[in-house]
Amino acid sequence: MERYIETALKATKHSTPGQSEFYQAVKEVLISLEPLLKAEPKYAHYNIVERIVIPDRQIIFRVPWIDDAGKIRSNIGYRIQFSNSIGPYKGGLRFHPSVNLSIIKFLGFEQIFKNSLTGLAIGGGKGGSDFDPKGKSEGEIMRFCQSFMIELSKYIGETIDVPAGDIGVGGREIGFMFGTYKRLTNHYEGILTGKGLNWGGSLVRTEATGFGSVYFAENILNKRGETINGKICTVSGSGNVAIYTIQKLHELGAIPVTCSDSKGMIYDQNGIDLSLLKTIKEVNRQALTEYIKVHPNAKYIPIEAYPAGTNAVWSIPCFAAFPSATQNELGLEDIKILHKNDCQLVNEGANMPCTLEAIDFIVAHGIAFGPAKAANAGGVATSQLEMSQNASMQKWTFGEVDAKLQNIMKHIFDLSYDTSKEFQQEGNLLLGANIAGFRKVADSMIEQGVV
Ligand code: NDP
Ligand code: 2IT
Repeated sequence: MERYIETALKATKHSTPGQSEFYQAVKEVLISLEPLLKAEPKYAHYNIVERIVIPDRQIIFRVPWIDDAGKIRSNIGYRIQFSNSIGPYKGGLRFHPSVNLSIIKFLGFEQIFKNSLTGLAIGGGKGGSDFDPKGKSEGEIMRFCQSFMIELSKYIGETIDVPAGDIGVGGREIGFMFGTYKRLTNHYEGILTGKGLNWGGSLVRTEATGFGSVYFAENILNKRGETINGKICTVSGSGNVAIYTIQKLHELGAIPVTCSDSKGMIYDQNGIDLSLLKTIKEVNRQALTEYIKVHPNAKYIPIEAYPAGTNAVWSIPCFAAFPSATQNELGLEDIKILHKNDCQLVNEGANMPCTLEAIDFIVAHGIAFGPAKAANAGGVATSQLEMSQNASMQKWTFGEVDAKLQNIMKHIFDLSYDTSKEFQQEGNLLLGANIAGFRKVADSMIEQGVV
């Protein structure tokens, strides 16, 4: 069976040359499927692995827009509709200069299994653009979003494909895109999630990924007879996921001492000042250098000063690390330092933040691990709760949505844990999550025939 996986990986490498992030995501999943594929020959018989690594369709388009100087600019837009075996395509949109087909495909591939794990009826997709929102005026961002939606609107719908936010796409961008969709179609529909609370959004969606990540970590720790209360935690990033991870850590009595952005990191021994962080990032959209102007005793390390090949966030001793910025931000050298400093848990808030080498080290050294597909699924799960409220024309309270989110995170933990046990690797949540997420989608594909 190892040979079967090797063949599938070789085929992927051949058919998607140069797509290193996509290949990395596929490799991580396929390797952990080995015990399942051994136990259940039907998946090989029906060629599920070969089929599941090919998206249903890949939509790539030009996004022309006019900058403030009146010049026509253009970017590349993507929507990868990966799998709708268990529900309409669902997944975020990323606007970042690093975006390319490989990045969007890795995110779309992971989304299939993440969405499956939530227990909700949502398929996997992802989209975005290499547009860089940094340094752009609000007018430029609006015109870009309008142009992006003019093309995207042809392919989405509340029972077809429902995008949401990701890096560089938050409430403001979702608003501009929703407004454009409405003008184009005259339909008031839940075609996007992460909408504003006045026009169809759900309470808790803003907080959901960060809150969910900490709820997941609590499930891991509770199983080991521990809690996060009183523990020093490190967090990377200072965007949506990082901010609400830090908030929930504070609420549960932990001490989050770091955050970071693309220019550097903050280490504040007293615990990150959440309201200042929100003002800097959510209101003023500034760099983290602003933080030390208010808290001169905190330490700021610019990215140029990070030791080569490492992310300085992970040099700070902690009980638990929450990588919550971007892919491959925690490598082998970083995990060695974390381990040396007696870190007990790595919980992935971002998508694929740990390299394959770092994950191998984590598993080999028995460090507790919350894999991204499970740990950060609270965001998309709450997106589905938004879709449910839109479809039934209901509005749930903050407490109701938060309680549902907590139940979903517990369900994902239990399912991943029980599945790891079923395959004699009790506590290996990466294996458990990948197998459980895959199995539901694969069985659906078999039941649906030649799809
Ligand atoms: P945001 O755009 O809100 O924040 C991203 C943060 O990461 C910013 O602090 C940004 O710094 C930093 N960052 C981004 N790219 C890089 C990079 N190449 N190098 C260093 N720092 C970087 O995005 P989110 O918080 O929404 O997303 C963070 C991660 O969580 C991503 O991996 C995303 O896919 C994942 N995720 C998001 C969900 C959501 O609901 N939003 C759900 C599940 C996962 P700067 O401000 O300087 O750009
Ligand atoms: O990676 C993710 O799960 C997200 N960016 C959220 C997707 C969603 O549809 O809410």
